[in-house]
Amino acid sequence: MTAITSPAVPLELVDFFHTHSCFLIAGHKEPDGDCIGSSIALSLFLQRLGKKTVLLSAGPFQRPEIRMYEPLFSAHVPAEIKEMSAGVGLIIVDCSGIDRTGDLAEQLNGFPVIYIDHHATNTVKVPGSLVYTESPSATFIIQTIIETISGSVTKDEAEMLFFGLCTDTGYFRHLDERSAEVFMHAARLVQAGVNPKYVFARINGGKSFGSRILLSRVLSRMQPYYDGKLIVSYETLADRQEFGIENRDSDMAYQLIQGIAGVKAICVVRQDTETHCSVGFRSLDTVDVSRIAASFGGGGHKQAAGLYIEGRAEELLPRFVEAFAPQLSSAMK
Ligand SMILES: [Mn+2]
Repeated sequence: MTAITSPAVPLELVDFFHTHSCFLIAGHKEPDGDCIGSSIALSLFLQRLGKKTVLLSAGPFQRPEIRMYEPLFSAHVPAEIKEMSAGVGLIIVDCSGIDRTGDLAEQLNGFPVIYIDHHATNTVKVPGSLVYTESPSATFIIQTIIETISGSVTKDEAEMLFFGLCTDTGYFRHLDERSAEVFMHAARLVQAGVNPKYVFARINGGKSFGSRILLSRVLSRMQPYYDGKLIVSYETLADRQEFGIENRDSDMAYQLIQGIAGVKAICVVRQDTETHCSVGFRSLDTVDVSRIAASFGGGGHKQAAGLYIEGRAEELLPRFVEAFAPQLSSAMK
């Protein structure tokens, strides 16, 4: 098992920082804490280097823990930037391709670009990019870049880096024995002034009463397949109308289902509109859910992936169950 290491920062990346005076920083649509933490930490660092930065996100800022950062982000490239295109560099963070930036994508074409990412589905080969798919979060890579260039992180940068790392690792729960370097990175963030207890409370506290009722419904609809190795559940359109998206606590639902003995993978289908569903996949250890999501047009990581798809939950669920057969049916394993 290869340990997770600090990735080498390409010289072209450092050059990219030095040769531009202004940076557009954009992450994936439907941003999460890693996407937002990466964008803001990188922006703070570039400002420390005397650069101008513009934070971009197509939104929506649905997750309660990131809502406070929405005012820092713009959904459009400002007109004055479009005009001054010389000297403007684009940095795509925590995002496997320009198309994943959502409605921003069209406006971003034409700018010189680099990618800083950790998604397994990222196959870009752009010089100066740093794509390290073993990294537990994009912030881990951003921290490596900041420390390589300047020696240390500031407290404000550290806050955002720790927030992103905790989001993508489920507060360190998803890390395995290859992760010593990740904890060393985290230790330096605490040294820089981060309060881990406060970050935990910010990510996991503040949930509404309704969110627990919705959670109970998702749990009550669980169905086991492949001798309990796969658990599926769903949210109905009525749930959506009653509780709204802001009462979803998907991470907690996955956490509780993962605690069931013998579970290797989870699929939760949410009927978002009459015609479309959002789908979340999670796995423990061996099952690669990014392959399953990709086969339906989605994306993500080996152990966490998702997609947005046309269809009704009751029709889609059997197809997703079927897609797990190569990885879970006892004939194969
Ligand atoms: Mn991420």
